[in-house]
Amino acid sequence: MTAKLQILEKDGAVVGELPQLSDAELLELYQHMLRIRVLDGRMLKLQRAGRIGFVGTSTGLEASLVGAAAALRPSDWMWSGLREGGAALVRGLPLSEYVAQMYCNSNDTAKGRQMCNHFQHKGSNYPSWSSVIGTQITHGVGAAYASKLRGEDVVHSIHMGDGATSSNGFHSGLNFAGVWKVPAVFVCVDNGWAISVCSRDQTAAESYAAKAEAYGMPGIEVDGNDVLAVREAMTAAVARARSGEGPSLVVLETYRMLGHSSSDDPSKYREDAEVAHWQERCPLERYEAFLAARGLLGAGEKEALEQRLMAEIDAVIHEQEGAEPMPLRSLVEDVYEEVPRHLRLQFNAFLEVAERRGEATRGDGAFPL
Ligand SMILES: Cc1ncc(C[n+]2csc(CCOP(=O)(O)OP(=O)(O)O)c2C)c(N)n1
Ligand SMILES: [Mg+2]
Repeated sequence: MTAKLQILEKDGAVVGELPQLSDAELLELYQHMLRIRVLDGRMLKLQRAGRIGFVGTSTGLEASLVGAAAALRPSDWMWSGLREGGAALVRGLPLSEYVAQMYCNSNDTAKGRQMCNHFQHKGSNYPSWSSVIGTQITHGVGAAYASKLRGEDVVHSIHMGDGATSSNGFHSGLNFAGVWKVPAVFVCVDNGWAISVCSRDQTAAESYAAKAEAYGMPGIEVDGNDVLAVREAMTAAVARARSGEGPSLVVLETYRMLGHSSSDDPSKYREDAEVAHWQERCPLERYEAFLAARGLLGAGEKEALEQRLMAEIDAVIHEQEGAEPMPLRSLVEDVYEEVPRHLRLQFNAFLEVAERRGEATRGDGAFPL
């Protein structure tokens, strides 16, 4: 294990080797990060206004999400932990599908059957999230092994939180991955907290990256609030996996700036001073300072971009708010080829109640029995 990889200091000064990226590429990373920040704020307001049910924010994690996504090819796979929706946007999840999933409406590709804020996108090899901590790790390793057996030129990027390192899936997943030398990169987003359990109390190991040694793979620590460092570390780990050398564990040290979710009040279990410490290390401000020093972000340009992003997001919100909900009938569809009699009976009884309450909508007709 080497020292934590860092390219930009918290004030944006360059302290490591800059990657060979064009100005347009550098700015693209920024636009993605800012879009995630603006979108997060907007979604939280919708939740507070009672228009959507639940939000798990990624404020503070923008560099980790964008830097990791930027290192993957479109044909690679991304297995999400609890906060990789923004990374999926970078890889092609349409904003309209993102917002539809927040509303769980009829445009939601999960057909409203997931909790909201649990994305999936077939087009960019992004399987549906599971809130059950750590399950994506073994699923991703199995899929990576399948890719290896089939001789596919793809890498599986398997994301998890610091809390997930205590799950059964972490041990079984990393163990099998090491033994089978699968083309995978494990990305541990150490954001300081697993709900109210502090990351320092999650393990007695000297670091999360140190755990890699036991599975026969390298463990790399990265400043997760430094988008260029994240991109660099991920690019190297992805290249290693692609060339058949096996998996790595990349640990991104970052911070969850807001609550665990819209249902949480973090002031109950953590100090304001800790949040202030990380506010000074804001991934966006750091990168903005770097871009400004290179003449790539002039006065007022951030605000103008923010306005454009807000307008784009608002237009999508209006569109999705107007979309039909999933028909109630879809509750019992898609499991059996034909809806069996016991479910038809249950649905018809349920429909009577929904009709009395005025909650039945178009397409909710009773089944003929
Ligand atoms: C198997 C399992 N145990 C417990 C929970 C309850 N739970 C939901 S999120 C969470 C903490 C996750 O923390 P971390 O992995 O660090 O991810 P983060 O929320 O910080 O992104 C827990 C314990 C769960 N969803 N699944
Ligand atoms: Mg965490």
